[in-house]
Amino acid sequence: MRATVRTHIVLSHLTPNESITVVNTCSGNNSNNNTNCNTTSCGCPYVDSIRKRESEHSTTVNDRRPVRVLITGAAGQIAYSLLPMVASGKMFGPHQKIILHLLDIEPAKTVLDGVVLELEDCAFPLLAGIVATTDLKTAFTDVDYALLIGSFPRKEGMERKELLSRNIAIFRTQGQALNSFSSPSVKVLVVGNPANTNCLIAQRFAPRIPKSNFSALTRLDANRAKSQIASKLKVPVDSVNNVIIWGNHSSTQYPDIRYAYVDSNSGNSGSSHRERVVRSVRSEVNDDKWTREQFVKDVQQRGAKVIGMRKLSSAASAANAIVEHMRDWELGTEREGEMVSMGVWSDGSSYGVEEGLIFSFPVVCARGGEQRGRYRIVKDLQMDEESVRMMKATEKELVEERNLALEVLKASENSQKSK
Ligand code: NAX
Repeated sequence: MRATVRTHIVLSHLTPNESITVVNTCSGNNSNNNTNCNTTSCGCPYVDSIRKRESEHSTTVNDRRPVRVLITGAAGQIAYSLLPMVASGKMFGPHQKIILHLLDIEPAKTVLDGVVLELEDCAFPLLAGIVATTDLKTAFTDVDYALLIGSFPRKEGMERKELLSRNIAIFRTQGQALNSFSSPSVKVLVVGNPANTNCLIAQRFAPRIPKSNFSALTRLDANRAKSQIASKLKVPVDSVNNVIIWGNHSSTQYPDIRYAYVDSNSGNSGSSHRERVVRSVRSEVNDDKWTREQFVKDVQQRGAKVIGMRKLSSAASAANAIVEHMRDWELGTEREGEMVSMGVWSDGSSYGVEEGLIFSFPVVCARGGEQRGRYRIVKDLQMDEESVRMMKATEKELVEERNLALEVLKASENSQKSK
């Protein structure tokens, strides 16, 4: 279906197979002082300049208190890419000072100290302090954000259950530390794998912190999917919106393009376009076989492909995804109605996903106002038969991981009791 709409309202999403031409009534340039332009996401320079000025005038670097950002696995390779981004303001903006709390384990202490030297040598203006430690209490005390990256890596020949037990031990103690020492409003992002289940464990041991403050990273998967689509359609990657990752950060995840669209105004095509064309990705791709058999598999297997070639897992792209996840969560999604993917607590009321799992859903993060810093799951998307099948497969894996984790926890509690 193709329709022409003369509007200023930005579409939150198209229905599958729909393409819409939006004739943008905004002048698209600042020179005529178009004060009727009241959208915040049309991409015109006038609006952009308002947003810029608002953020500059409302607070300056000096009148905000520095926020404390904990990064675990701080001597590792993801952290090495991530730290300069956080300390230079890419995560929380150019007006927010940061105190970094860096945690790693004792064998990595010297490497961690070396990382600190490098951070000092960057002389980042926003970096108000560094707490580098191997002590859990010191690391978790008063932190506003906790990026839990460090985890136990899978070793050759290691059983899934053993990997899970090692990580349960880590995320249980870190959950307890969040509960005891961190700010009660701390926002937590779990990256270390298996990320969804590690997140579930940390959350379970931090009852003082709202469940909605815990999340697991699936933004890297979403970015991988976006990039595949941009390359298939030969459009700028930034013009691809609303690709969704459902479920687990694993090879059962369901990358879904049914609600994705290409927006001629949101990519590198420039903001001076008077006519804005919004096209459904699905109808542009027009090849469900490719989507089902190649695209989905490529996204699911992308991490393994990187490991195969680099002999190390994704690090720069993971760091970039962490920045985008936290920035959108805290400051709001960039475009009105834009959906991003986050692994979050399922309360049982969305798409029939079992309550209590950490499941990747499409979410919208509030921009400003009382809801700032909060996300909401987008609930009204239609699911077709294939999507239900894919969702069930990834949910089943998460249920199995959770059950295994609970079994391991119970066994360890029993063995502690019998000592
Ligand atoms: P590295 O092995 O380079 O670094 C991990 C660091 O964590 C090491 O310095 C290690 O000493 C530290 N560490 C281990 N146990 C710790 C503990 N209990 N407390 C604090 N620090 C601890 O791994 P890296 O490449 O940085 O990857 C980290 C994790 O991210 C891995 O589990 C990896 O599988 C996972 N990933 C998750 C992704 C996602 O999208 N959710 C994508 C990238 C990555 O694969």
